[in-house]
Order: sequence, then C-alpha cells, then structure tokens
Amino acid sequence: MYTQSMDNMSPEEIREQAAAKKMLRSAEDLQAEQSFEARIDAGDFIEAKDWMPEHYRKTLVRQISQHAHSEIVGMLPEGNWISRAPTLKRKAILLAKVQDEGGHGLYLYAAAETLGTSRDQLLDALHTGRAKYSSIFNYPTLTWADMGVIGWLVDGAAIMNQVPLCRCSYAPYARAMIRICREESFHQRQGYEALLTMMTQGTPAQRDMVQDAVNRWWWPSLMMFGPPDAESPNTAQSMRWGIKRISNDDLRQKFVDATVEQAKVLGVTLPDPALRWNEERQHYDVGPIDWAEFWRVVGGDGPCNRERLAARVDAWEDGAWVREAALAYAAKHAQQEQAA
Ligand code: BYC
Repeated sequence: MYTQSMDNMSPEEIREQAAAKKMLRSAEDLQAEQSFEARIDAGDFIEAKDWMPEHYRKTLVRQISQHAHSEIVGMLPEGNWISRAPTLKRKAILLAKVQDEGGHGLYLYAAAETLGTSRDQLLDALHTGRAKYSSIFNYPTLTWADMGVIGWLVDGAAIMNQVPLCRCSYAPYARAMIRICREESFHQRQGYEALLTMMTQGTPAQRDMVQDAVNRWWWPSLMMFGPPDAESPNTAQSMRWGIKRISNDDLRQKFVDATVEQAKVLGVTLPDPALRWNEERQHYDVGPIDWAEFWRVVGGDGPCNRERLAARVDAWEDGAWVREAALAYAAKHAQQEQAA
C-alpha cells in the first residue's frame, strides 16, 4: 500500500529544501543577533537562557574560567604561609582570606557552568595546561611581608580590574562579581594594614623585608592587567559587548595613580626610576614593562608555573575519594527516594 516513491524527493528537491531551511535559519539568526546587539547597546543584562552569539558565549567562558582558575591557584602562594603567620590574629585573617578565594573560585565556576561548560571540562583544561590563570600566581612568596604586599598590590590590582566587572553585560558573572568585590576590598585593606604595622612599629629588618617584597611584586602586579591595549586581541570586542568596561591600559593607569599615593603613606619606594607625575596628562608615567617576562610566565615558564599546576593536579587526585563518596551517597539517596 505504501510505496517508497510516495516519500521520495528528487536530489534537486532535497537540495532546494535544505537551501530554503538554511536561509530561514540564517534570517532567524540575523534577527536574533540584531536584537542581542540592541539589548547590549541599551545596557541590558543578558541572562543564561537568553539567546547569545556563540563568540560571546566562548569569550565569557574563556574569561570567567580563567578568573576562576586564578582564584584557586591564588590560594597556593598564601596558603603556604598559614602555618607560619606571626600571630594568632594574622593567622585567622589569612585563613579567612584564603577560604574566601576558594569561595570566589566556586561562584565563578558556577557562573561559567551557566554557559554550558561543565566544571569537569573547566578543570580538565586547567590540569592539562590548556587553560590560563593569572600570571601573578607564578611568583614565589619568600617572606611574611609578601602576604601584606599581595593584599596591598595584588588584591588592589584585582579590585581595580574587577569592580567594572560588576557591570558586565552577562548577569550571572556580574552578580558573582558584586560579592567577590566586597570580599576583595577586605583583602586589600588587611594587606595594607599588615604592611603599615611593619613599617611604623617594626624593626629596620622588618622594614627592609617590606621594601624587598614591594620590589619583587610591583612589576608583576602591573602585568596583571594584561598586555597593552594595542596588543590585546580581545579588548575591542569584549568592550563592544560590555564584558570589559575599561581597557587594560586604562585600568593599569588607575591602579598606578592610586597606589603611588598609598606608597608614600607607607614609606616604601616603588622600584621604578622613571615613575613621575605628568602634569600634562594628570597621571603618573611609568617606566617600560618587561612584556617578554609577562609572555614567558603566561606561556608556562615562570618561576613557579610547574609547582602551581602540580599542586592543583595533586589536590584533584587526592580528592578523588571525596567525589566518589559524594556520588555514591547521592545515588543511594536517589534510590531510597524512588523506593519510598
Ligand atoms: N595572566 O586580549 P587580552 C585574582 C591573556 S586576580 C595570564 O587583553 P582579555 C586574585 C589573556 O587571557 C586575577 N594571562 O585578554 C587576586 C589572553 O589569552 P587568551 C584574575 C593573561 O581577556 C588575589 C591574552 O593574554 N582576574 O583572581 O581581554 C587573590 C591576551 O590578553 C593575563 C581575572 O581573571 C594575565 N595577567 O583581558 C586571589 C579578572 N592578562 O585567553 C585571586 C577577569 C592577559 O586569548 N579577567 N592574559 O588565550 C579579565 O579582566 C581579563 O581576562 C584580563 C585580560 C584583563 C585579565
């Protein structure tokens, strides 16, 4: 009764139908893209379920996952000093700060997951060296003064970069950043206060220790903002989409201008002979940044890259039994619920 020929279309008809579908699809895509761009231009926030161009999604996953990895790798240089903090008060503060960073990593992994990339995929990229994390965490923490300087300079740079991200066009990221920035502000202050104590009440040796830490962390802190705008492949598009609100160079300048004044109050010297106020620009000028060093560190060849990655891989492998136990518990629980 039914013959195959009834459903059969000629190859030409099949091609025509496919072409018509494709045209319809690209017209729909074009309309979706136009309405997305209009929402961005109007300053709307994009939610996880909204339509978004694939490149916007990829850019966000790239930035948010790198940010998340930076938070959890960032726990390592400071975690190293928890057992050697000089007083109970400093130990409690450092412990809380490192825990906060673990929490920031979790909010950010969750924000990246809303874009359709699983936590396992993100961590696999980190553990196999395919994902980036901030260059700054590939430098060693040699003395207790490094804890203060990380708070003052590294967290200070992080806040400068992250406050504009509270207005990022992707709403789940923006919401995560609001909470993160509140905590980062405490991190910066505790670092500055620890340094001020050493500089005003410490011995000459302690003051030298602070100056030495400032000398080592100043340039890497300036590199945290990323390459100069002219060499930053992602800035222009990210700014058009409202992911980044301020460019790498402008943020770096804001950080320098704020920090020079704080250095004066602390009584430390920033290690840049070319650093001076430029009356015409109404900003501080800085000497040349060693971008070759930056790219070496980003490329995996910094002082601690191998150590940091190995520590994360070990932590992942050592934690396998926790993940297995959690999965077994969840399966047992689901079975019990089904049986009830
Ligand atoms: N380190 O086109 P660009 C913290 C990469 S603070 C390593 O300008 P974009 C914390 C960049 O990814 C630190 N890589 O990129 C503080 C790109 O490579 P891909 C984390 C860097 O994305 C205290 C290439 O260079 N903060 O968490 O437009 C305690 C070209 O750059 C770096 C964030 O992640 C760097 N410093 O701008 C604990 C904030 N700079 O991806 C934790 C969010 C650039 O094309 N992220 N690269 O292979 C951002 O704001 C932006 O991603 C950046 C870079 C400003 C960092």
